[in-house]
Amino acid sequence: MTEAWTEVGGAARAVEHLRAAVLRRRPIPRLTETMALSLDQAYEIQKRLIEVDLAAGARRIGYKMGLTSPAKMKQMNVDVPAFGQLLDRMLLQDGASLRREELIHPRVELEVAVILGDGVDPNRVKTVDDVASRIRAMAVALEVIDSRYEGFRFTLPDVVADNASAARFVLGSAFVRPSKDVHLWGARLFKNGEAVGFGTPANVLGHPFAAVLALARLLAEHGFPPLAAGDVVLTGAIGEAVPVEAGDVVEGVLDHAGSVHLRLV
Ligand code: OOG
Ligand code: MG
Repeated sequence: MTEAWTEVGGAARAVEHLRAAVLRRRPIPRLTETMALSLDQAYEIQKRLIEVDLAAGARRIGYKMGLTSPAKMKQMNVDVPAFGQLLDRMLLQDGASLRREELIHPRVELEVAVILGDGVDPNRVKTVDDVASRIRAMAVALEVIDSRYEGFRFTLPDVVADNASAARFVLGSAFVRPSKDVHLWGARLFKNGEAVGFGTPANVLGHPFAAVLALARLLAEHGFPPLAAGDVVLTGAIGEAVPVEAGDVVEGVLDHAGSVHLRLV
């Protein structure tokens, strides 16, 4: 049975369930199994979820776009991009060790990260060129996603409420100048020295800067503050996410931007 959203405490209960999943490292059933959720309501839950962290002293340092490539859309059976919020405590140093037991069922993705040098107002920034002029630097990134839902399965409103499965991320140590050619650079993902993914950032909505544009529009549409100078944006996985376990070493490589490493322990 699905409950009406208007029923008292719907959003608060959703936030409680999602937080409990993180704290106990135990997945929960999808919210939409017991709750009818619109996309707007899902973003409202995400907002409240993150407000708890912010109230506890966390800082939002940017955003992630997800489900921006055909590989990811197919893998997750969701065909509309979604965004999540990045907090300072999610950022790991290049080469860091991450304890597997901190997470439920982690997967790693290879992405292009951008650091903005300027705000992105979707009323004025309309093209990939416009976005390029607002980027201070780019880096190759690994994103560790960890859906709070059983079986890593969800609908679009579920994954939106769950902050787009955000868990951790690592930026490569080489920050490079923005290049409009980045969509043509070769990208490769290795697990324990074996190639497990390759492609180009053109997989991401045609160009990773187009993902920044899509993010700016989604933020406005759902009543979030606009992108600002200093924000980090993960533009979305270039290929499929790869499950990882303790003992695994992951490396991401992007032409002209070096590499990025993470070890699961
Ligand atoms: C949702 C997050 C997807 C990406 O880069 O596509 C994502 C998920 O697949 O759990 O971060
Ligand atoms: Mg991602």
